[in-house]
Amino acid sequence: MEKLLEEKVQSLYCKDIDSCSNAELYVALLHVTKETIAEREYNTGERKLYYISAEFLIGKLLSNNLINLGYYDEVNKVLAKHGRLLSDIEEMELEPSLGNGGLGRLAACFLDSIATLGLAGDGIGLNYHFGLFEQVFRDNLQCEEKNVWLTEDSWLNKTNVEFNVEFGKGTVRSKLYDIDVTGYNNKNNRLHLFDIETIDESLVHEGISFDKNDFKRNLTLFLYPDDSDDAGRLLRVYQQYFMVSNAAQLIIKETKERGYDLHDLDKHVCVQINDTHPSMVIPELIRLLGNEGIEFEEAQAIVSRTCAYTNHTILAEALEKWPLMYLMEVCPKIVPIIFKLDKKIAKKYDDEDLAIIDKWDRVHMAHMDMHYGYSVNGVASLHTDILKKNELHKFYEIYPEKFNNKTNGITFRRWLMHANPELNAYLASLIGEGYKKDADELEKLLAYKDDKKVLAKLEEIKRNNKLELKKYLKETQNIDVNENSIFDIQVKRLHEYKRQQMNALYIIYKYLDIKKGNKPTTPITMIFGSKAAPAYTIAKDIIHLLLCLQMLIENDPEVKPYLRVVVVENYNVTKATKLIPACDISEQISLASKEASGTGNMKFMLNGAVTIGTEDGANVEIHELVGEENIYIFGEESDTVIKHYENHDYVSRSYYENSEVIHELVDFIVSDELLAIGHKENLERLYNELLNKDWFMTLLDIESYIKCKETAIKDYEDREAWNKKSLVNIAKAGYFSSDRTIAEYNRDIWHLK
Ligand code: 26Q
Repeated sequence: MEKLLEEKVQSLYCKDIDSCSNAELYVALLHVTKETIAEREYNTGERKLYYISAEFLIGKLLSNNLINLGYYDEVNKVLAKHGRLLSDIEEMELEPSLGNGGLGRLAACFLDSIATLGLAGDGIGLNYHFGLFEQVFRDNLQCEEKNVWLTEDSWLNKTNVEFNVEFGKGTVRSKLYDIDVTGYNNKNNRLHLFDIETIDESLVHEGISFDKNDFKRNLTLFLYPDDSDDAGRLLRVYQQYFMVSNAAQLIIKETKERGYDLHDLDKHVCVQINDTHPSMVIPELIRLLGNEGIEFEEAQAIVSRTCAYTNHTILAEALEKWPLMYLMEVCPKIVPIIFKLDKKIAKKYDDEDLAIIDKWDRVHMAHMDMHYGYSVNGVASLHTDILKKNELHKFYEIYPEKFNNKTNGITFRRWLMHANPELNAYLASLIGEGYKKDADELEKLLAYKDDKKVLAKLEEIKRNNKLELKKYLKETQNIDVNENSIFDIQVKRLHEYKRQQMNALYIIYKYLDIKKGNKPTTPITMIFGSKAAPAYTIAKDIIHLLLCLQMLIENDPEVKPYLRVVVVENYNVTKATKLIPACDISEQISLASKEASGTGNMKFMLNGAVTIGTEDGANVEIHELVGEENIYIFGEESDTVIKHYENHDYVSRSYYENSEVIHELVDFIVSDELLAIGHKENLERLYNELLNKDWFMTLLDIESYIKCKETAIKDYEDREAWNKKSLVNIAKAGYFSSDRTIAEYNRDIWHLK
């Protein structure tokens, strides 16, 4: 590697390594790494998977690729010889934020595991010119800026592949770019990202606003920043059809090139539809097979044996239903096919709830997937159960054999080996390297559960990671945190169901308690990181409240030594890798039944944090794995919550009126102290929302949450006992390796080899 790097900097800059800037070294390393990747083979097989997703939140790739190629340690050493750090050089890489959150990051972890398991499987998505917006705080409010990631030298490889995509209002020519996906000690796959040449970046005005009307110039300009709301819907449909039409054309082209008959498409191809965003691939594939001379009934049957669907959410507003009018404008060629698909169902089942096109002429994407795909999966055990029992119950009744669960996972290459090198090295020294390929081997750590030396070492590693984070927060946000405090972290997209507002109420509780003279033995640092969808008003108000609380406490010398609030700006994959290894308490406090799985919860566990959480998503499985004494569970369970919704009997105001504690906490949102710092409009809106609506039942669980968290904080005082909990969490995290998840997808759905 040293020689390659030396030669590269010579040829690029006519310099030696020592005289290069970090930016130059980054570019040189990028080239060397790409050349090394190009020497490896691609996975092939009789049957090939296409994982279609509107989002791939891949994050920075340099370290990840070096780890997977087996050059990470060597490059670190070479750089160290020249007095340089890979982490500094990595700072030069721009993060491709081509996803919103969980779903996009999951797709990225899956690509890593698919390649690592040696399976032939490529991703297909869009080459957004601007990733998820960059979050900037001004005046304690979230502002959005465009997020540039494309540079002259990047991981993208231009290909010769181009297709025509016919929209109602004209045809565009697509262009394909590929990013190589490296398997850990294995061959490569590809991430295919489609774009158009006619994109016009000058359409972007201030921040992230842009002219939404000219699809030929704006199609791939932006990743949709909305986690669940309505703005700019038509453009979203343009993006989706563009993505799936290219995907379908690529699939057919490659299948022919591999020498297979399209009548046998399902024997050689499977398509995983990542949520409903790519669902139109079903009618589009049927249409294209029609063009190849296969009549409708047969084409439909082939496609139905090819496509499988994953559901990632049970929030009704995120289940896509597109007005037929939109589809007529965007993709008129598949409308007759959707009509035919709908008619077949209407003939068979006289039930509006099962229809693809409803009586308001809206197309239900998930319904199309369930009728015309061969597999439907949820992403955690509880989530799949709720789909079967409630949300998708009628579909489960007619297609029980299609339903299956695939509990999410995370790639250990990024979330342990890269994010936490010290813990990784220590684990390897204790239990050998085997866990890197077989994550279940982490359980070997349990043998050291009562080993004081091991427990002390884990504590030391955690402290070092806290010191690293302290340094980073000082450099990036000029905030000084106390490394001897408890690091309590909630990082995830801002959504009411995730209940950052409940955590804010806890801060108020603690603040007032300290004011009353009850000082915690160990200080607490509450760390947040989250982006709110730009049009999601209440979510932005919650960020405002957190920033106001941060300011209030910063300026209060009485409270500051005991309680701090840090809201990390622009939370993204890069920041996640710095925050997660430093965490003591992992906040997973969604309203039970609402978080399909969560994957942050798994990352924290793997890095030795102890979870405080509700019985929701994969928390339920974490709870089962680590046992009662190694997790803090509180709050109402999903059955109770679902009943409240069914009976419409949750009234937040009655909780407020019946509890003095709740009364005091909620009132504080509009107290003189906070109004002196923040904006009346935002704080009052949030106050009223909690009092009069509180759709995600914050006040239902707040008291049991406070009680539970106080117990956790008290338990932390017995450091050895705490370290033991931490050890058990690490040891049991093997189940959440995405290698396990992908092996299950392959065993039950894809059957690749
Ligand atoms: C829909 C219509 C219009 C515009 C945008 C959208 C949209 C965009 C993104 C709808 C949903 C999403 C993202 C959903 C998501 O990230 N879900 C998360 O998926 C994770 C991986 O399975 C789970 O762990 C999380 O629990 C789930 O919230």
